[in-house]
Amino acid sequence: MIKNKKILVVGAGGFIGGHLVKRLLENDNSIIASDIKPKEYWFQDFDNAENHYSMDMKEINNCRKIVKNIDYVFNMACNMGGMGFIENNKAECMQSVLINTNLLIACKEEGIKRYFFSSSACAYNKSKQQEVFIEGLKESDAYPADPEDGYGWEKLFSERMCRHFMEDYNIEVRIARYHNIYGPFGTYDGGREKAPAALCRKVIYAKENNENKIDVWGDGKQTRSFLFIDDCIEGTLRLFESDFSEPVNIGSDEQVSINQMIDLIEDISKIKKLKRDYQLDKPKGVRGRSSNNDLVKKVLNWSFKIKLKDGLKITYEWMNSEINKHGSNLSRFTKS
Ligand code: GDC
Repeated sequence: MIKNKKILVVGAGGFIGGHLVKRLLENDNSIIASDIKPKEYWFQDFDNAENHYSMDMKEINNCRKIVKNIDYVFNMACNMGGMGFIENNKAECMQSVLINTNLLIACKEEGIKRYFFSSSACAYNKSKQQEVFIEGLKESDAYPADPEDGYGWEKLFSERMCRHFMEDYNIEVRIARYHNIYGPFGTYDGGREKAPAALCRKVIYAKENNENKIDVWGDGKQTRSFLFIDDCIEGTLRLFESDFSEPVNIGSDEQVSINQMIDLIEDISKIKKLKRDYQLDKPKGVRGRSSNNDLVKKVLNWSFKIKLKDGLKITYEWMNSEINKHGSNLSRFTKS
């Protein structure tokens, strides 16, 4: 794994960015960490990194200021959230194109050797995700282009921007398409939370308040695959060190319906079976999605390890202790 390098992590105050900084510090790298969020909203904040709070990388001058004497850059920054956020904030999501573009320009000017871009399964063509159980999405399924509106278009466009900076200016790029990453230190309330955290939260509240039902968006039959954060970081670092510059899935191929995931969370919580109030008018996204991991196995000789039930248990326990600390107040991770 990368050692003794000077690495810029943009979006370091976010969920994946925070876990990445932790791991890179453990490997004796020197970390410059930046995020648009003020200090109090960083998910994780390490004293032994050089932290830049409230720094907006949509401003090219901020990019130019911070991309100095750096070996590698990880762009983990974008305005994002679960379906509830991305379906209702498309213009906001698309503006993240400025972060990637300005960072790439600054990297070109400074002669940065290698650049990582965090893309998403939302880049895949929607027409391939209309059935409940689908074959896992192969990297080639992003084209012909018809990604998720707003957020997905930004990711697909920015992937291409990376590719052309590599072709034209020799910046080595690495691009991961993440498939619904979850785990401790993630958003679980406030509107940006994704399904694993939202449903753990609902079960925890039902248990604490002796309620017998939870709200579920959609009919519960829609499917996804979810990747635990530790696997995400491992896959990201392996990809970064590989010589593969095309987009690669970093995801799980353990495809489950939302109903099956709720079953797992109920088992973890030891609550009796809850009634599910299906809300068909809420944001649902694609009908079925999973990751095909043939390419990642081939180019990285690696695939995810942590089963959904094990990752959910760790996530549930972390959230339970957070909710006990903060009560019914919004968590400290809810700022954009
Ligand atoms: O939000 P998400 O995890 O995003 O939703 C998955 C499915 O779970 C949706 O069909 C949603 O309707 C359903 N769902 C049921 N109840 C709830 O309470 C709930 N909250 C939420 N949030 N969902 C619920 C995500 C993007 C990410 C990222 C990943 C990449 O899409 O939002 O930004 O790009 O994809 O895989 P999802 O999986 O559709």
